[in-house]
Order: sequence, then C-alpha cells, then structure tokens
Amino acid sequence: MALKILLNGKLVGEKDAKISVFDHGLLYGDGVFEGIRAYSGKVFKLKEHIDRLYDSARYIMLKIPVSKRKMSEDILKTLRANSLKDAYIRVVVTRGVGDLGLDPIKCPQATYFVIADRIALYPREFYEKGLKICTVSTRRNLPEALNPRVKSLNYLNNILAKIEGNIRGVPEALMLNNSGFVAECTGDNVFIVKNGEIRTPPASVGVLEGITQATVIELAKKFRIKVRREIFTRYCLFTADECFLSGTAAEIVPVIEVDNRKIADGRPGSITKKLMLEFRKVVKRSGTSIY
Ligand code: PXG
Repeated sequence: MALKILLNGKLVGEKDAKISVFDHGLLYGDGVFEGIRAYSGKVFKLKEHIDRLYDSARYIMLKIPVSKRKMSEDILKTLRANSLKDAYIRVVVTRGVGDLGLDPIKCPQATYFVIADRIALYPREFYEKGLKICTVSTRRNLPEALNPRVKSLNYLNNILAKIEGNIRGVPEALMLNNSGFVAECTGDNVFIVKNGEIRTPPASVGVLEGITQATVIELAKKFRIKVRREIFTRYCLFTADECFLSGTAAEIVPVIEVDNRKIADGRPGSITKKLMLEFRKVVKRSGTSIY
C-alpha cells in the first residue's frame, strides 16, 4: 500500500512526495535527520530524538520552520495516516531550495519531511548468534571538521566505512577516531564488558550520542552494573568479556568476533543478553502514545 508522507506540513501520497533538484539537502548533504522507532503504538524516546534533531540543526545554523511541539505532532500524524503501531520513522530537515552555489544564505526556506514505514527487522540470527565486525581504515570524522554528534545528511564518512565492511563480508564496520581510539560503527554505538563493568566511548571521542546508548546506560544502572564512559583502544575490545552494539534500528545486538578474533568464547555474553531482554520490555511499555 502506498505510504502517506508528510512534506512541509502536508500529507501527500508517496508518488507526490518530491523535492527539488535544487534542494541543498541533495546538492550538498546540507541538512539533518533522525531515525526513530515506534513499538506497540508508542513512539520510543520521542522527546530525546526531537531535542537531538533541533540541536543538530542549531549546530549547522539551520532554522527548522516549525516548533518542537508541531514537529512531534507531525510525526504522530504521519504514523496515524499510515495506521502504524510498529514503525521506523525518518525525519529529515534540509536547507531547502537554493541556487547551484553552496552558500546557505541563498536558501530562504528549509524543507522538512516525515516518512513512517514498517520496519525491516535485522535477521533473528544476528541477535541469537551475534555479529562479526571488523575495524576499517576509514576514520570517524574529526569533531573539529564535521562533529559526529551532529546527525547530518552527510553520511559519506559512514558509507565509506560501510563499503569497506561490505567488501570484508561483515554486517557492521567499526571506525576508530583519528587518534586510534575506538569510536563507533556506521550506524551503531559500541559497548564492551570487562569484569562485570560496561564501557562505551564518550561523545568527546567523536561519536554520535546514541539515544539507545543512553537507554542501555539507564538499564545498566537499574541492574547496578557499573558503566564507564571512557575512551579505549582495540586492546580492550580484543580482551573484552563481551561486546555489543546499540542503535535505533539494531536495538541491542551482540558482537562475537572483531577482526577475526573471537570475543571470549565467541558467544553472546550474559550481561548483553540481560540488557537485550530488558530493552525489549522497556520499549513496549514506555513512549508517546500515537492513538
Ligand atoms: N552512531 C551512528 C553514526 C548512527 O548513525 C547511532 C550511532 C545510534 O544512535 P541511536 O540514537 O539511534 O541509538 C546511529 C544511528 C539504519 C540507520 O538504517 C541507523 C542510524 C542512522 C541512520 C540509519 O540502520 N543510526
């Protein structure tokens, strides 16, 4: 069934959801976005996603044409228009239509749209058996260049890493920062467990501050598991007891091998499994009601 897309505040059919070839989102990757999920009729961490979207926009000095409240309502409206309860939501705000020069001053009006669709779940095997990942040579963007905390439309850094991962035959690729510290995967944050403690790189390493990452930290605290937001190298990964990734699309997914080295016994770890189970409960019971 054709989707209804919300484009600049109006619901339109999928075929009519078009933007100009002069939109700077397309010409220069000049814009920001969010990937959000709804579970059982509730949008998970809607406020956090909206806040991050507006912060990303502020960083690139892009004025989102609607208030946070209106944007939240637009998201719920799009979900209702498509009768969705479990969904993947993509919110995109671009610099809008300008000329062929890169100057954003020539773009008077931002473009925004919301797509809500059924989600394509990752294979069950990923969760049951765990993933093999590898470190790629593409380094994560320097925070002094394009800060990875910004969820910008310019994902070429991550796409280059993903291509390297594809070539190596793994479903996720791990990027280091320019100093060689573990940063994150192309669309997920990374965690390790050692001696019962959890570690994940802080934003200062140059990573996106994941909303799922923050949820994992909350859950770990509830279980009285110590979490350290500290920089670490691949040494810590290779010698970890457990490793897992977090992201809106992936949720929590175990990692069993990094760079052809098994993590511990090469099976998803017990803390990882405990967090996965709890995460699935939390997403079902919390969130902003759609209906
Ligand atoms: N790091 C990066 C670079 C991301 O893009 C995450 C971490 C996880 O953040 P959240 O807030 O979602 O926990 C992301 C977000 C996809 C897809 O289709 C995934 C993301 C972005 C765009 C597409 O898998 N992940």
